Amino acid sequence: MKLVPHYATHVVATFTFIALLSIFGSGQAAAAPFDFGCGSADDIDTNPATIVGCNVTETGTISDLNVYLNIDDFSATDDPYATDLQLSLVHVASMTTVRLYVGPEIWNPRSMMDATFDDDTGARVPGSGNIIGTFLAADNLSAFNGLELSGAWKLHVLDDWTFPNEGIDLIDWRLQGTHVPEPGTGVLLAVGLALLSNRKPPAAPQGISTAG
Ligand SMILES: [Ca+2]
Ligand SMILES: [Ca+2]
Ligand SMILES: [Ca+2]
Repeated sequence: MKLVPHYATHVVATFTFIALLSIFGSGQAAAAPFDFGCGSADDIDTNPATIVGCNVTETGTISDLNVYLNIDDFSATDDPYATDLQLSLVHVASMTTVRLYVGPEIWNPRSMMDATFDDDTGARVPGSGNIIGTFLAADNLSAFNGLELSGAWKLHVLDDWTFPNEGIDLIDWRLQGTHVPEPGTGVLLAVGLALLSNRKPPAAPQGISTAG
């Protein structure tokens, strides 16, 4: 004769639950790279600003965001003075806004942009000429860390200098970096089962024991 408590399954379920929480609740799931294309837009050097939307369908929590921008001229008949521009990125759900580029607005040779903005570089944007390479944004892109990647984003493009409407085009723009993907349905099911089995069993009458 020995007591058969319900502790065994209770303890196992509790440890399973704590283990899952420690993995998925503390953000220790591995960060994965993403590279989401947002397309193109014509004639963006306007005042008031042109607002270009991007609906990101990849889900996860942002752990590092970089922004790629290619600004030139589709037709080669307009002169792309990218240094006229002021560019900002908006995460719509949180209204978090980061200035990517603030052009020097100087008389400048024809300038195009083929650039990645990234906190993880020491390089600052050149003061004139083409903007080609990887550079620091005007504000820290880390402002987006911890936000949900999926959903609406907006790129604001303003040319409030002497010559707006020269027909500069956004050839391509991309949101890149790393994110922590959502837990899969299998993990959610496991957490749910652990929670269910973690419920306390009905209290047994005092003094009753069962044969082992
Ligand atoms: Ca980065
Ligand atoms: Ca212009
Ligand atoms: Ca154009």
